[in-house]
Amino acid sequence: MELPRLYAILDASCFPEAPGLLAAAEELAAAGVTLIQYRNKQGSARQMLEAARELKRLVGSRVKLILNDRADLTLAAGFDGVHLGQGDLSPQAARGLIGPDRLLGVSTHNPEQIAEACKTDADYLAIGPVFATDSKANPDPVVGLDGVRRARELTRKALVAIGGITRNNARSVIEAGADSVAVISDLIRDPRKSAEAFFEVLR
Ligand code: 3NM
Repeated sequence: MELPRLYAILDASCFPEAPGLLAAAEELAAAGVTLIQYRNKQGSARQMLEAARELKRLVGSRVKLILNDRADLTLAAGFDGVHLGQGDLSPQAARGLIGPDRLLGVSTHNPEQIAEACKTDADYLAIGPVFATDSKANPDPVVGLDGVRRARELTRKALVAIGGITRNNARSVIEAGADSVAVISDLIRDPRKSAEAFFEVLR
């Protein structure tokens, strides 16, 4: 399974108004971003589904859309995949819901979780936080570039690195073995120009 180098995450908490999030999605798509996750840790299922459907309408023909946490809403919104945290449905249960063709990603934060996730039919594993981040409540301990290297040695699945990744350190994360970098903060301000800056360093 091949992932694009840049995996953009649109976090609802970064956009007080829904139109701002949609405008950012449009800018990312215009820059050539092909993989976007919609993350909403605070909203209700109803709000999440509504925003997800709008994203699908707006950029769904150009961008693969992944929903954070919720396999049920992934189906309802017609998204292309779901990303699971350690406290969400098991990968097996989520796969049962979403079927064989949608993407399934799993967050991991240490070698034990990587080993466990390797045994599942997840399409990709995420490892993080690579660096310190303010975008996640109660983040796990930082794993650093060494954590990315270790993850690379432990899995042949596609590997996404996440947490504190910016245009200034993204190259080092790919060189440590990640296939893709997932980014929230460093894409918020001027999403189009920011995505282009990432593409420049990730070429
Ligand atoms: N998950 P930023 S770190 C959503 O370690 C998320 O699994 C993480 O945001 C993990 O690019 C993180 O602003 C936040 O650091 C990523």
